[in-house]
Amino acid sequence: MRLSRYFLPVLKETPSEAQIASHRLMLRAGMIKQASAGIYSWLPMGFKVLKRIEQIVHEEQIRAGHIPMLMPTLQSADLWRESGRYDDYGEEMLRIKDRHGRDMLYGPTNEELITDIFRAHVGSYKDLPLTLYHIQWKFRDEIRPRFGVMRGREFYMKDGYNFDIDHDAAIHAYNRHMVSYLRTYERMGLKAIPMRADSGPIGGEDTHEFLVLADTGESEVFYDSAILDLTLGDRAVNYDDRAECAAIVREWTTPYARTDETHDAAIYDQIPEARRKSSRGIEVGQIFYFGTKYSEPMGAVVTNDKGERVPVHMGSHGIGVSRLVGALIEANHDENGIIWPEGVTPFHCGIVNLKQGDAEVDAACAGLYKALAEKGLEPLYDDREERAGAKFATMDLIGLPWRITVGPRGLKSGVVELTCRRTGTSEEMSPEAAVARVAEIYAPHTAPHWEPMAKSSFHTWL
Ligand code: 5CA
Repeated sequence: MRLSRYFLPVLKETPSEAQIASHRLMLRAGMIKQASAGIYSWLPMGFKVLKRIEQIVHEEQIRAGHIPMLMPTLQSADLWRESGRYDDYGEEMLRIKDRHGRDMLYGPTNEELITDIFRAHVGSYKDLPLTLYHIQWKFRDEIRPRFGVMRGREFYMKDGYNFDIDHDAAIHAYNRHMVSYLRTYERMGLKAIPMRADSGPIGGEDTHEFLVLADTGESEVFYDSAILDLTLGDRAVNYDDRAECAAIVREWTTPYARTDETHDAAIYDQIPEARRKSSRGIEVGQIFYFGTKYSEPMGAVVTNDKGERVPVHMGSHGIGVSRLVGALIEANHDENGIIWPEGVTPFHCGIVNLKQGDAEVDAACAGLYKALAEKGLEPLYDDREERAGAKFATMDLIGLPWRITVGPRGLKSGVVELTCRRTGTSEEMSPEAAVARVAEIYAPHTAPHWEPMAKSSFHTWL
């Protein structure tokens, strides 16, 4: 993309309504514009990051054997009356009447709708296990929407629902989700810690929240710092193997990690003092096992292998896709702007032309652009008639991890400058070497993460 043809409405002034870095930077970098309280338009660069995150979520869900679909945003109140949640959900639910006077609502979550789909089509244990998910806009009329996309009223969420024949099979689904979530966040360059939590209006006993540590987080958390050393890395996980998934879950749930809702000071005090930590955290996901809470009242039953009719065991699992954009920025920024991790950056590499209109420099930039694109990378070429300082400030603000700077002086000796946004270090090298280096850095991120996915339409979204 050439910056002169893109739509990147960066702001010079720091918007006064933004209290935290991610909100400030998303507004300044032209990623979002508030439409009304807690509701945002996603401008092109914000939309690109949102889609990158969504892509990783899809790939990891499909890898774990979960099936994508799409349910509507508007739901009938009748289904929620069946589960008993229509009244329970309270003021957070946006209730609407259609022209016939029927009660509708903008879905804050989808347990009822998915259970209705299940009971209409599935009747036998032979069709289980089944996990369906979608990524769709939700609405919760939060009393205090704040921090930009972090606590919105309209927000984008991945929500998945498992249907299993009994408790043990459903616990395997729970474990599979925990492992796939760990991998999802790792690919985004985020450390998200699973913590024992409270289930709130979703219900159930077993639930973990995934928290990114950040001073601006809304939750208070307590943990053993040993949990920070755990990584999945490139472990090949067999998601059908119950013992293997359970072992990974044990590894992550053995060190103490809880939100304030479930915090137990007596257990916490037994952690060696140097490893005892408390801080703030941003909740970027939550998984639940709630057994037959919805299947019983709504009649989602199947015939088991003894011919008996039994309600299915269910759980639900959510990732805050739009909140993740904010959480990623909270975890990755400095005083000059955003610093995107390679896995989610909107463009892979910036190209800065220091002398627009100089035939040699223009040609070198065009050559770099073509060479990067041929490697499957998306550059953002700042080809505007602007001072070098302004171009650098924009690049720093929007946070592309790598930048290649091209000027007449360097070109005389055959070099361009490759700069790392995170460390600020620069190195001179030939244009070919710069392209090769950037391609090598991105190799783990651009390789297809799940073979059939590479051929699917998801890759053509952007
Ligand atoms: N049905 C379950 C699992 S699918 C559910 O709704 N879970 S949840 O309430 O925990 O939401 C899932 C994730 O959505 C949260 O972990 C959080 O990251 C995100 N989320 C929740 N409320 C908001 C909000 N107001 N703004 C932005 N993201 C939110």
